[in-house]
Amino acid sequence: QDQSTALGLTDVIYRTAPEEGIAKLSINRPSLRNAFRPTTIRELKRCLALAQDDLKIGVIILTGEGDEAFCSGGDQSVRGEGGYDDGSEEAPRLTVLDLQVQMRRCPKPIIAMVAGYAIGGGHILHMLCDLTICAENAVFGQTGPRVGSFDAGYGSSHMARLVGQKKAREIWFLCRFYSAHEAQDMGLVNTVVPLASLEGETLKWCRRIMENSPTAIACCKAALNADEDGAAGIMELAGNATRLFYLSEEGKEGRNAFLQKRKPAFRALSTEM
Ligand code: 1HA
Repeated sequence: QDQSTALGLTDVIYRTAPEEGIAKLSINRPSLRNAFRPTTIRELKRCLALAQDDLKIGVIILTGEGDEAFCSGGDQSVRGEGGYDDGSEEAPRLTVLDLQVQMRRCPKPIIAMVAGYAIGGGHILHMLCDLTICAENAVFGQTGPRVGSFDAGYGSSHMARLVGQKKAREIWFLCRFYSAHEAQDMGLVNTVVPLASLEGETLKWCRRIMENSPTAIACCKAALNADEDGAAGIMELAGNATRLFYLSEEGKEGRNAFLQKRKPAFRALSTEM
């Protein structure tokens, strides 16, 4: 179901298949190779929040409309002084960084479905997806040092974790582009498929994920993020532990005792620890 019109979206298409548990966010600026402007980022953040909060959704696809690009990064035509500015925000900012954090925090797997170019800030978005499935025509690379930009956050640290320090320095210092198979060889993507099979293969991966335990998957994602994300990463993992504790008899006893104005009887309950 396409919900873009109901949501008043201009730069993003938001589709859901609740019966399958899948949401798809697609950047809809194909004539600009799906470059993002502040409006695009705002809409992506909104749709990601909708997908995250939707109990029927278990897996999220991030992609770009058309076969030519996943995303070519920040729209250079609205790059103003000190950030991107399409007149829709109070001041020029780098709002894609907020989206990056939101993607890391999202407990549901996000899959990048990449056809064509994933470049600059668009390349970083695919790297921050939990999985990347790409077509044979996919092209990956950073252009920052060529166009006067760089991402010294996840765009550097997470890249180095994916491809290693030497390769990450090569990608940033030389600004070369890499083919789908080169990307697969360096661990940037999970699989490469013919363009015609891209959507079908991505759906297969989604359906496979949907067969597995959402709680286990959320905890695995938090665990895999934890060391790189420092205290915020541990918080995510710890928050899952607290939620699971709330479901336990011992956790509920604390709340019940408070509400009933009595002393809690934790020790009367069997406890595993
Ligand atoms: O580094 C950051 C950040 C760092 C920290 C915090 C926040 C950040 C946020 C963003 C970014 C960045 O993303 S910096 C990197 C920005 N992106 C680029 O430098 C890529 C620019 N595009 C290209 O190199 C090429 O267009 C391409 C390799 C993706 C595709 O080439 P192709 O197939 O030859 O198409 P091309 O003719 O170049 O593009 C088609 C149309 O799309 C052109 O417009 P037209 O001449 O038809 O009017 C082109 O200008 C436009 N276009 C493509 N990419 C962008 C773009 N327009 C604006 N911004 C773009 N990124």
